[in-house]
Amino acid sequence: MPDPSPIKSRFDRDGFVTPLTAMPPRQARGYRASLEAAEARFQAEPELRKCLRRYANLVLPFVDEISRLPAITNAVSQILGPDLLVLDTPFFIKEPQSPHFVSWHQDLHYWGLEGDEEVTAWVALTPANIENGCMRFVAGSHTRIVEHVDTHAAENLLTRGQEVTVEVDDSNGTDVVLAPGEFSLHHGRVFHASHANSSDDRRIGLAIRYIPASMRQIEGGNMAAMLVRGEDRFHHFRECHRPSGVFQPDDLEHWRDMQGARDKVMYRPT
Ligand SMILES: O=C(O)CCC(=O)C(=O)O
Repeated sequence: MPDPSPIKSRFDRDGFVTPLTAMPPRQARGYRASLEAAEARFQAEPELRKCLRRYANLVLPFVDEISRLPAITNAVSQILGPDLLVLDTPFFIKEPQSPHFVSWHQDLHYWGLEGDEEVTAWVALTPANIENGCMRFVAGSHTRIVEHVDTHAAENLLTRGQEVTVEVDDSNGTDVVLAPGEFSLHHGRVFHASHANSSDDRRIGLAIRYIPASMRQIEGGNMAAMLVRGEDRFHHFRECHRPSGVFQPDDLEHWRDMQGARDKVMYRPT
C-alpha cells in the first residue's frame, strides 16, 4: 500500500487542510468582479439572490469553472478518489460591518447522505481573516457526530441556525486565514464556525461540496449533483447540465427543478 498523500494524512488527522492555492489572487479578483456583476441583477429580479445559496454552479458559469479547477479537484481527489460530483456550491458572504456569523456545527449532521465521504473546498474570493470573520475549525473534532439544535438565530448564516449541543471552547478553534485565491478543505463532521465581519470590505467565500460518485442520498431523495471529474458509473444523483451563460432562462428553469429537493433536506427540523 503506498503512503497516503500529505493532504490526506492531514485531513484524516485534523479534519481539515489549509491553506492551499487554487489560483493567483488576480484570478480570484476577476471571479469577485463576475459575482458582483451578477449581483447587480438582484435589484430587478430578487429571486436570483437565492441562486447564490443553492447550486450557483447551475446558473453562473464562473462558479462551475471554479468547481473544476484542477488545483482544487486534484487535492479533493487525494481524499475522495478520482470520480467527483459537486453536491452544492453555496456562497457565504458577509457584508462590511455585518453581524452575520456561523455557529459551531457539523455539515453532515443534516445532509441526509449515506456515508461521510464528503469534502468542502472553501474558496476565498476576498481575504478571509480574523477581522472579517474567517472560518474556524476544531482540529480532530471530525471523529463523531453530535446532537444539534435549531436556534433560528436571525444573524446566523446557516439555514436553521444549527448549533452543536456540546460545549465548544472557542479558544480551541483554528482561524483559517486565507488570501484571495486560496482555499481550505474540511470534513463534513469537523466542528466549524465563524464570527461577524467587523471590516470595511465584504468577506466572500464559495463553499464547494464534493462527494465521490458512489455516494447515495438516503433522506430527501431525487437530489441533483454535477460531475466535475472522472466518471459517474453509479448514477445515484440526478445529472445536472452546465450553465450556458449568466442566469440564462433555460438554466434557471433547470435550477428551479433541481434545487427544491436539497432545500427539503436543508430546512427540515433537526
Ligand atoms: O463561511 C463561513 O463562515 C461558514 C461556511 C460553512 O459553514 C461551510 O462551508 O460549511
